[in-house]
Amino acid sequence: SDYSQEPLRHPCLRINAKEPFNAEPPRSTLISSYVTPVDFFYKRNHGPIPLVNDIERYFVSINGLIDKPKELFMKDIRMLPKYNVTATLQCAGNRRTAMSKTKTVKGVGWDVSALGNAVWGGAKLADVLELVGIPKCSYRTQKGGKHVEFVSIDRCKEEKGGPYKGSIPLSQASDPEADVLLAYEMNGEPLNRDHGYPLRVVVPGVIGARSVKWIDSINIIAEECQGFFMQKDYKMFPPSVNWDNIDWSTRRPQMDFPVQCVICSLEDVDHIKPGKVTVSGYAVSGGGRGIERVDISVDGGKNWIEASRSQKVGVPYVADSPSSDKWAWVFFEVTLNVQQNTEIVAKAVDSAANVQPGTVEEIWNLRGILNTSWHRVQVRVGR
Ligand code: MTE
Ligand code: MO
Repeated sequence: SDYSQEPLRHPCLRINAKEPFNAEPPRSTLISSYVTPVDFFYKRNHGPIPLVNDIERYFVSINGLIDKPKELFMKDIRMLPKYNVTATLQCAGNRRTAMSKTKTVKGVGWDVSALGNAVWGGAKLADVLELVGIPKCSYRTQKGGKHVEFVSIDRCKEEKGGPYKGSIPLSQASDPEADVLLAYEMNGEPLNRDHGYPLRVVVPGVIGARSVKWIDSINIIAEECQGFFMQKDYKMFPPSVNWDNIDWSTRRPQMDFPVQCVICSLEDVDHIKPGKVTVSGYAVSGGGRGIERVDISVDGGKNWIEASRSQKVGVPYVADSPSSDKWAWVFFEVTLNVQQNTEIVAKAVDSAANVQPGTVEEIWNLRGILNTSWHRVQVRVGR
């Protein structure tokens, strides 16, 4: 594989792997703005970044169990109504490093910043599918298509040199309310190469792995995609499963993200002066569920107080209300008085009353995905 044409990246990013390039911003940078600047948005790749030079000749082919296969050029996609959707993308491997401290897991290590919140601009996939004769809110095509597969133009070793792939159910892809996009913009600018130029899928509320970058083709298929990242990766196994007894076929590919919350104003072990401490960070759930509450403890989880929550300045945040960005993270903040060494803990509750698990042990899995355990930081108080 050829890494000689990689784009430039911001020097503040913490590099977790060089080839393929995987990097995340520092915690404080991550929460410095509600909409994450493109430079600071985590980059998660499985191969070299493709280079699309001739945008006039670039097209996406739509094939499979449909009546009218089609090739769509950028101008065809730009002709469809344009939507801006504010959505948080989070890698299933976020917080993997902390999980591997309990027991070793396989995969790129990530601190807490393998996520970002962007305004994605593009066409709704539901509108694109209409162009090939699939009505809105279909769950099956006449020819028996039930899943929509996205195939990239990149190349990765997991696919033995083939492209990165993934799929989502047709019912979600063709539902305009699900806000699945074929995005050509990120924060009002054309996508950059790292994030999928010229065109990527954005599947709000779902693990980042399904938001396929650098789209080459879209296939309407009967069963879910059989690619590596759907069938041999990104599945949540119980703690009892190890590399000797794993049977990949027993679990479904992970889709929705569970409720997550992280303190970003403090490091894992932080030295502070006695007195007021600001505890702030992000909380986000999957499936469009809002954040009902964020609880903070200054005594390792015995007593809790509620943090304030916000998205946009000047707009009170109310989970699942029309004024909230349903696919986006929520920032929380509380000021506490800390006089002695202690453990500060954060946990969120989503609008379906899902709560995060207390410990890593109970959700440990060999691939190290979905570490959504209560976020704990140690503070050492010095005078
Ligand atoms: N799409 C392609 N073509 N190749 C990839 O390696 N990585 C996936 C997804 N889409 C990937 C991809 C994963 S695991 C994640 S978490 C997100 O893209 C990361 O998107 P970002 O790099 O824009 O943050
Ligand atoms: Mo990911």
